[in-house]
Amino acid sequence: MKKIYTTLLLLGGLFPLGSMAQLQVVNESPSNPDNEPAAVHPVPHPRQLKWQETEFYAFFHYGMNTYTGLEWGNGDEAESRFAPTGAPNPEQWLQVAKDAGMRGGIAVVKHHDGFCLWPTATTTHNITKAGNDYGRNTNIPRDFAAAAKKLGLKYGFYISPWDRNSVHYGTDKYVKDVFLRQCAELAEYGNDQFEMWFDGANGGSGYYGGRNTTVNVDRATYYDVPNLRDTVHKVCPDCVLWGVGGEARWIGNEAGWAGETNWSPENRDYSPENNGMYGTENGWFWLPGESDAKATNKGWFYHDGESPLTPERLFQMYLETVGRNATLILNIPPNKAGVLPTASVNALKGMGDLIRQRLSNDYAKDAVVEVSNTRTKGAGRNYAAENMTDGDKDTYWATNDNVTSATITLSWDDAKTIRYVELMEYIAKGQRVKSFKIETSMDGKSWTQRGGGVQTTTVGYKRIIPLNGSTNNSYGSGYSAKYVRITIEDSKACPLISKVSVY
Ligand code: FUL
Repeated sequence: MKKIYTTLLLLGGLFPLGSMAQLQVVNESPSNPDNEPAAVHPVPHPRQLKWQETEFYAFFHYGMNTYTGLEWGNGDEAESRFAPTGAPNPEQWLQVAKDAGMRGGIAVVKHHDGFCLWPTATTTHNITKAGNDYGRNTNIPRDFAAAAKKLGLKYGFYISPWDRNSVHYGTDKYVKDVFLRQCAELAEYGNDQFEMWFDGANGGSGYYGGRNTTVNVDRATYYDVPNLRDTVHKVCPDCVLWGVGGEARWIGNEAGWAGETNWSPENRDYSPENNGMYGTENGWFWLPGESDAKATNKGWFYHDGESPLTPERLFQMYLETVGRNATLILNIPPNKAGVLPTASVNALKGMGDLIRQRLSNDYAKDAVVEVSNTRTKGAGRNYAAENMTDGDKDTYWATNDNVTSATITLSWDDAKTIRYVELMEYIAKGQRVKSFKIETSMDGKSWTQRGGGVQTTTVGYKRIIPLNGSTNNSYGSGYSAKYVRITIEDSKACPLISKVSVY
């Protein structure tokens, strides 16, 4: 400050007094008319924020494997084997996703076998050489994007970096002339894509254009990720590059659960299998978790005799992923006719019904909400308790700086039967909450802690706590309460809560 003052005095000798006054205003300590809390770094990129808001979306594994019965094709399958028994119908897939409460979907358009479900210029191993007219008329990215737009859903594509068909796999030519070009082609199917999905492929054995050999690569360096990101973001600025792309992380178990403690910050050297579920409290960059899981009992691709999981099990997955600061990408395989089988359709509809029945009647909306501390309001923004129940994701309740523990108390004149409490942090300014607890009361004087053995540590983008402490039998008979008290016990800095809901 002293230095700036000296500079101003010197400049004062050179400029007339009017200019001097203007310079002084500019050099004052940074003003904060809205009294906005400082960010706790790392913070999400705007595209990661939008991505997180997609919350729950579908995965559709469909392609050559649907017809060979394999999970990983070798790359030597004749194109003619791709012969749908009906016209593949992405609109039906996405309608099922929508009815399940999902906000989008990702279609596999090239798996490890290398067969492309669009007329790509990069290889002849594509649907233009399919076995029948249904196959030859297929263009999954085209039809999938059109259906998503029609239904108001977000969409994106899975494209396997590992290609067991390409003779070039393992060379720079493959990355430049095949893989990056394929991604660029796909980007052109819609500039509003929300995610491109790349599995963690290190290569392995395969056909490789007749070389029939094993090719291993280092996925951290081989795929030219910086170029890949630029290539896609140039066309699709909101498209998060998952996995190899480095903008969202694999939760690491493929079983549909994230850690009860789950931080979005992470370090580059993390191990997905070991701590993908939990993130790293003091990680240095923002890498939010996505949980990929199967809604059926056989493989990622359709297999005869498969059956879907029960709606109750699927609802448990939802609580253990979306309810734990992760997104859920739930796989539903289209069958040989290119549609989702009736059993899957019914199970997913059942899941959607459970989400709607259990998590939509929000008692917080008509509660009196009191808090132990409210941040001093600024000129154009306030941090009032009502911001948590106003349905606006961009407003939030906050405490004053250095207040890192606080209570939020909701009350009603009549007792409510309640089963879940949902909290959301305003993560645009970083993930903060480290510990909290939930209690209920009938008189506002004697309190009972709820949530059983569930760790009430992190909140993040969204946290749903089943009050009976069980995610696999979370509904139960509920608790009668006139008061719910949420105590934030510890936070990296003043907590910022954008939503509280009680169901
Ligand atoms: C993995 C792949 O190897 C599986 O076949 C599947 O596509 C899964 C979602 O990702 O990396």
